[in-house]
Amino acid sequence: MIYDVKYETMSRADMQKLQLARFQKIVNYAYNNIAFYKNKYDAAGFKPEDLNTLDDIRRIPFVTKKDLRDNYPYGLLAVPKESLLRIHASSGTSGKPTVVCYTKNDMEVWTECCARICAAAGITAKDTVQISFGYGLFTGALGMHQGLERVGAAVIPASSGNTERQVILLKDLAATGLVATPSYALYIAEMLEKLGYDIKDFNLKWGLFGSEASTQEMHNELRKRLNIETTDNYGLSEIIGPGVSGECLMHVGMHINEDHFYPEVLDSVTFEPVEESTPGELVLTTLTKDGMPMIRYMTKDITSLDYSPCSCGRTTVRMQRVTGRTDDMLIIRGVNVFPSQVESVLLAMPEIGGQYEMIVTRENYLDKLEIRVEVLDGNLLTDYANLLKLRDKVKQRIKVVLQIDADIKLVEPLTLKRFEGKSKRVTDLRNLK
Ligand code: DLL
Repeated sequence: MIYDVKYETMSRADMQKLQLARFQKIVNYAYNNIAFYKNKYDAAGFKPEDLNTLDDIRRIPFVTKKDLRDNYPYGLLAVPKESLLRIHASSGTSGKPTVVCYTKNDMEVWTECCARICAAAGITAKDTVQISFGYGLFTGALGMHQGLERVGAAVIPASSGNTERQVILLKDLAATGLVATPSYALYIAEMLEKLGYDIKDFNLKWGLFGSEASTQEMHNELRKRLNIETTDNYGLSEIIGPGVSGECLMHVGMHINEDHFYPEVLDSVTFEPVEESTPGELVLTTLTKDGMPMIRYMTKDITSLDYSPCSCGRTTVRMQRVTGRTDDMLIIRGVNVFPSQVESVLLAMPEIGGQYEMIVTRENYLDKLEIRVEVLDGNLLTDYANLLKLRDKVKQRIKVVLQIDADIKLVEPLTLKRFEGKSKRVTDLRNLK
């Protein structure tokens, strides 16, 4: 179902007209209400009145995560703190978290955008959806909660953790939908099997997965093991949280709510726009947020845009699955490696599980990559000849895709670390910084 026919099926010309008007408005608003933007634009010689066409936005300076940290916690607010309704934060890997604030208007935009992606993913008022994201400062749980309630679905706010209980709740409450990170959904599927349940006794139909990169192979695996239709959805706290974009049931990319979030995909070296369908770094602008607008925020996420019409009827531009982040990319012996490449190889092999760990070390100035994977059938571990054969097969397939040799370590089923939120697959011990 299309939740907001007016905005989700607008003609390209009308959308661009709307985007330009909103862009001009938000740039003026930020310039006049946030010292950070005024100083940045003045220093760059950019004036809000210079913005006359959508092409002119290329003259606007970027905003980075560092700008949010430097202005911690309230330095980027356009409104008095009293007008806020909600505050979230994303835990940074180092130092202070990134704080994001919502006014009443922002909460409405957020709820509406999440409702759109839930509807696009198949959810209706008839569904009962379990949210297995951690409730708290993380935007994932509460954002999706609001969106699901807006479409009229019943929400089970399970939060993350206690995976055995997640399975029991899904079954006993006859949940029809599951919201989680793909890696946690896989863990839930494994737990369900470990506890001896049969997926046929569950009512699950929809898996709404997001908050971390996932491959097509991971979705295939989740579809098979949970007997559901899966969709990917994308967002980030700095922009709003979940609700930036979501896949429809045609599975041809994630529709961006582009009346609220203006996307650009840029070459990560020149910062010039790339051609349609060419991967680059996603830069987003919030067109309607009034608490903490973000103008040309560099997400570091790698994707491409597709403006071709979608058979679902929506006309909004689609972003392809995020293949990684510019800061996720490992350079191993001079070769660029993304964890998602490893995931595609591993999940395409029926003998091994979907959980993996990548460990990068440096010995005698030479980078080494070790990949730990679980064999699905523990008996194989006592069958040395076949174990070696499987190890060589994985090694060879990894080599074809990554162009480098990796040491493959096959371990017992269910022994690698599981994640209840975003997964962390890579440990880089090289101390490169
Ligand atoms: O993860 C917001 C969210 C919650 C989106 C729930 C979807 C569902 P942050 O914690 O700020 O916000 O992390 C944002 O996560 O820049 C991407 O690198 C990554 N990410 C989010 N969704 C996807 C996705 C939330 N579908 C960062 N595919 C982003 C790939 C994703 N990466």
